[in-house]
Amino acid sequence: MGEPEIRAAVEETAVQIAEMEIRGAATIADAAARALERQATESDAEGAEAFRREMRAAARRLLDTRPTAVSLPNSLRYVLGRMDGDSVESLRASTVAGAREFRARLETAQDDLGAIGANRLQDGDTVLFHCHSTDVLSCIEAAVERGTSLEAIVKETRPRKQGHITARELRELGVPVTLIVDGAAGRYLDESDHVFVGADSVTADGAVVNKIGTRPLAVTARERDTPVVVAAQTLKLDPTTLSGHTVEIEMRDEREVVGDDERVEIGEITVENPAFDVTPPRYVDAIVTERGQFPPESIVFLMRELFGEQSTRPWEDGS
Ligand code: RUB
Repeated sequence: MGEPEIRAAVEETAVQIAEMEIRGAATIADAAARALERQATESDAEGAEAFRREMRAAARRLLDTRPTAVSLPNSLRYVLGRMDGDSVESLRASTVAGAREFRARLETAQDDLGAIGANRLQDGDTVLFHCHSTDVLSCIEAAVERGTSLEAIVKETRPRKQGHITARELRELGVPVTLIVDGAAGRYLDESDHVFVGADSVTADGAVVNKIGTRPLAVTARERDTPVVVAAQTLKLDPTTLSGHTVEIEMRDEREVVGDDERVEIGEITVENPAFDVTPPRYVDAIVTERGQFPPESIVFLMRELFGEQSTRPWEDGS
């Protein structure tokens, strides 16, 4: 029995995720579901078991790209969990239907979350942003559509400057933006009514894993009594943390931090580039999901309701 054939569409998606051409937890989840759909559609596996093996191998290839955003394994869990049947045709049809259903739910969840998050925002509020989160922007879009007038302070978000994407998208929504370097956040918190951030993973104890720099921002915001709101669809809840697993923090290439020439100029040093950090629940005022707003400490009850105590690994052979 040879290696299962992974279709080019899956390989391309995996490379794009690893290289951050596709990035952000919800966008990664959407792309992974789309890639599994392509694998199912294009597969020429002969026999049901060969098809299942291919789908599992494709899911493992996608999973191997970036370790931190739980939306990726949750997307694979959803789609593979819907794969059902005893012929290639029935397996193909159920997988494609599962992938489409997942992507449709993702869009609805983000709209529902946005409507809830918008309730926190009052006319004339200033919001401070970190990173680029489509869940956060959904809250702002919903508020703007209701006629709420907002102003934005946007952190640059080194090293990849996702703040620039946030700044552009806020401008497109008609929100006036002030861009600041990351180190200036403390000063501008005094002028901010809220901090809004996204999440790559939320753990069972209510800790929030998000773009590096979220934690110091949240700690400083707490010191100044500026509420910290995390916009995170339930897709960001990590079921493995219910049984004590921890979230792996991705370490990325040092060249994102310092160029080759600069490095030579500085001399022999170590450069580290963690992509995410963990904000403890005590610094978070609310986690806004499509199921409502939760104090971080109570998110575990929602997790149990959604996932039970078990987390599945349907991409493993023999599962
Ligand atoms: C993106 C990031 C975002 C979350 C949430 O990191 O930390 O805040 O993924 O985004 P990266 P969304 O750019 O390294 O992928 O709300 O769009 O899911």
